[in-house]
Amino acid sequence: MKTKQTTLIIGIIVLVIIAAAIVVTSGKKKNDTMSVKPPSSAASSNAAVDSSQAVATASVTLENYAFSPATIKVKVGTTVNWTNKDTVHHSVVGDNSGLPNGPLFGQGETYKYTFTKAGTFTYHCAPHPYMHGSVVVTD
Ligand SMILES: [Cu+2]
Repeated sequence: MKTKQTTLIIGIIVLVIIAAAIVVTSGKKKNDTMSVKPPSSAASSNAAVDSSQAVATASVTLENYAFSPATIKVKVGTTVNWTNKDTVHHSVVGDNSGLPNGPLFGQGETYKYTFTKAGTFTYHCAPHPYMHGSVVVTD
């Protein structure tokens, strides 16, 4: 009787150890999956950047006396198109950042500039100096 009980108890202990091992292993797998996810999402965002690099254009809208989006990130070689949706004229003028002083352009018109160097190019609108934007260009 005692031997059978001992065998049963040992059996239960072994099962508990196996169950614990499975839980630990599956827990590790979950952790591995979680640690893998950020790089894969980063890779997919890189893929998104790569696709924008292939298109090599980015768009900024001038509306309600503001640049939208105010900050954009692009790759070297990207042409940024600023389109004016306001009824007044706006411009894209570099804050001594390497971005040239663009001309005034009116409603429905687009000003284009191709970024050939990496860096952060801040700019404003000449008639409305409170309008600010920046283009972050990376290699
Ligand atoms: Cu303006």
